[in-house]
Amino acid sequence: MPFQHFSIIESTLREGEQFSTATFTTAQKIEIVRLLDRFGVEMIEMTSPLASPQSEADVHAVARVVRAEGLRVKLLTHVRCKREDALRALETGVHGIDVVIGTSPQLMQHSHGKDIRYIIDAAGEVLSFIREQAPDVILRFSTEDTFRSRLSDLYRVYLAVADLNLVNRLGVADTVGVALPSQVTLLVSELVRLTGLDIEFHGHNDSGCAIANACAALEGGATHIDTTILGIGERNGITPLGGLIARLYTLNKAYVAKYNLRVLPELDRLVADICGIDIPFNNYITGASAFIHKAGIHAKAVLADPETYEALNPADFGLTRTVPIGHRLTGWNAVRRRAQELALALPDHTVQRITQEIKARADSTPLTPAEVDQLLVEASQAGEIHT
Ligand code: HCA
Ligand code: CU
Repeated sequence: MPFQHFSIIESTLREGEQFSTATFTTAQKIEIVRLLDRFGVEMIEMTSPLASPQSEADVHAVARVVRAEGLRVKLLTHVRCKREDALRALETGVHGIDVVIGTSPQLMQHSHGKDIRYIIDAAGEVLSFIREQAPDVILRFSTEDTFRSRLSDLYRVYLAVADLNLVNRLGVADTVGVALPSQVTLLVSELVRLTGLDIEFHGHNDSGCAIANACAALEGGATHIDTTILGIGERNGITPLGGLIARLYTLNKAYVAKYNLRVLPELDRLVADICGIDIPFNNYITGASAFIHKAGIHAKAVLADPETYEALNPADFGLTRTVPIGHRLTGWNAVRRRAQELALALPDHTVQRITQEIKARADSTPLTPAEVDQLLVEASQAGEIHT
């Protein structure tokens, strides 16, 4: 089964740093790495040491922490397909190096200005150099803008790289977020069939398919999925960690049982705070409204059995559901539940009368929970229990 054997490559400290408001300090990077390790992601990718002096120092610093604290996570860094980049990456002491080069007509023209022949030669040279220097390093080769590249170009490059027998993994990247799930499944399954290598998928979210495409990659036999916390990254980012977890959990909880799911809210909160943003209200699992059941019919069913309207159990993530009752869509079953929580033994007709009052008042302004409680307590004190 494709979903049972996959690893997460968590790229908050690489792709995520490319998000408009993200600039992580060394201490913040270390905090994120420790928390991601506690969550259980298999790999963490960090910004290239060539990006800036601090970026280089931080890869060294995090590599030291990973070693000193015996963290399970494997540390990767991300470099262009150049010998000098590879050398600097090797010097950081990371477990793995992710090499990338653009193959779409757009990137070949405007990014590096080279053709496919050059790309194949450069990949051969750089990958051989890395392998000579570090026989045990985890080595990945990826094309950038894979899904706008010509298929014939892609196959030439991937097959040439696979033939070298140097890399552990091939990557495909939906760099501008345009791939369809069916395209992703097809390309990934072809690469698995042709090369037998592990395949990584990296997908941007420009057209809202980043999670669906990650799932489609797994369906095609991908072994590694790139994520970032909250999905941060260039423009509107990539597959969010929590979104991928929600996608897989709702297929089968067992697929994500290897992760410590209760750490997810802490991760989302930490990165939102560092970036100075809110967790979006509709975020997967940790959005403010993710476990709020409002309409009377929903509330009644959820109070009887949460699974009626919940595909994800909030308790698995250390969260709780909320059933607000101070609004005009409220139902008397939910109001009765609140009376029971307050240990008020109100008869049904009283609860129904209060429910009608809530609806009428909430037509202009919803009541706060305290205002609803007050109505219930007052009814109880008025002795309505006997009427
Ligand atoms: C980049 C582009 C990249 C690379 C992905 C990868 C993309 O910012 O370098 O190396 O897996 O989206 O193509 O993030
Ligand atoms: Cu990217």
